[in-house]
Amino acid sequence: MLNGIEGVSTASGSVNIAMYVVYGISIGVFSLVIGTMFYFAYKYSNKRYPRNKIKNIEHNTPLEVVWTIIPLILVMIMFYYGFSSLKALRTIPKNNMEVQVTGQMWSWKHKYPNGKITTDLYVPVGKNIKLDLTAPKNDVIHSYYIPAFRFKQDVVPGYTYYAWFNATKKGVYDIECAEYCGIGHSAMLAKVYVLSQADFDAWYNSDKKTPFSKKSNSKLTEHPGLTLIKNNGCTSCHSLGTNVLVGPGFKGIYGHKVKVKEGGTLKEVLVDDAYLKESIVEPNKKIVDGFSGGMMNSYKGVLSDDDIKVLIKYLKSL
Ligand SMILES: [Cu+2]
Repeated sequence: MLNGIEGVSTASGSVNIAMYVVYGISIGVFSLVIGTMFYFAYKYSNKRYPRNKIKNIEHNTPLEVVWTIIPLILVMIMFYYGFSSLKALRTIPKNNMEVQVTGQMWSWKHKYPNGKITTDLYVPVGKNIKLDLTAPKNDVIHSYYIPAFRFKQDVVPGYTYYAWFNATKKGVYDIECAEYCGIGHSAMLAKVYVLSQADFDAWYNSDKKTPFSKKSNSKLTEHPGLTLIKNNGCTSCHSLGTNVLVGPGFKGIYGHKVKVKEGGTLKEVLVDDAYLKESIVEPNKKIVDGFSGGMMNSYKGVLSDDDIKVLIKYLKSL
């Protein structure tokens, strides 16, 4: 969780400085105001300074000039550091790898120049990565936030935004959604894996979905279908039990008949391999009665046919 708290991108240094400058000035001003308040409360208490001694001071030009000039200088200092860190975040280096990011209720999708698609982000260390961020038009506002890289970018549906980073340290860092986007918001989490160039290339030029083979994964005892469900954010909307979240729960659905709406007509279908696959690839074709359509985006390309088979095998076991 606190991985990369020190800031592990080339731009994070200037953001840190801006934060410390603003923080330092705030502490200074706070101490001065509160300190003076206590001092005056003591000095001019009724006991030490009787009411008949109170004078009405109407004007003090030197004092007014001082309390205008000093705050102006402080604000300009904050502006300088704020602006230079903003510039570092907004000036995108020409030499970069471009990754398309889509934010949808409630997961992130990363598409690489060679067509690979992942839910977590995998990047080589020390390389400029440009992100083109968007959300589908029927979705809601999300905000792509990597605290360790000190940047955050709002994503309004239908528009494309950009951000960039150059990670300076190998490791695993959090990607969060920083815009309250509905019931699955708190589960809209992903990871960015900063790999060595060699590890990244080996994965990027292979046909593997992620750089980590199942064996090196510590979750050996976990059903691979469950791993897929967790890694693709399915549990944000579907419980593994019978609880209804945004969509139906997964438990016991396989082999049962369910009422669905297809193009406005209500019909009964059997939950089998073909129906489940269709629901993953074309989630809005048949909507289970009582639920609303347009809530789920297609996992076509995100999950391979083999992934879907494994996933369905797991659903059968529930
Ligand atoms: Cu979100």
